[in-house]
Amino acid sequence: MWKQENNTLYKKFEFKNFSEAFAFMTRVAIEAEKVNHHPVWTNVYNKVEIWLSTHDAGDIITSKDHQLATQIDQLTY
Ligand code: H2B
Repeated sequence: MWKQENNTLYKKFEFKNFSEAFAFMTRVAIEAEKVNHHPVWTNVYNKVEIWLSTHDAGDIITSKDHQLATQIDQLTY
């Protein structure tokens, strides 16, 4: 589940290993570029944490963040 945290949508993803985590990040990066909406994220080995907010709107959550969150959830295969 995405949580609302400090004006961001936040979710932590866990994978089998680094390779799976980074492959997921690559898919997210391609989607982010496509919709011109980019995450703040961290990766440590098999974990990826993502915070979504809209910087152009003053760092608040907008429909773009909800849309990207839905897209990201579809990339966790
Ligand atoms: N990503 C996010 N998360 N929020 C934005 O407001 C945003 C972005 N704006 N990616 C885009 C790029 C904008 O800065 C460029 C100039 O289109």
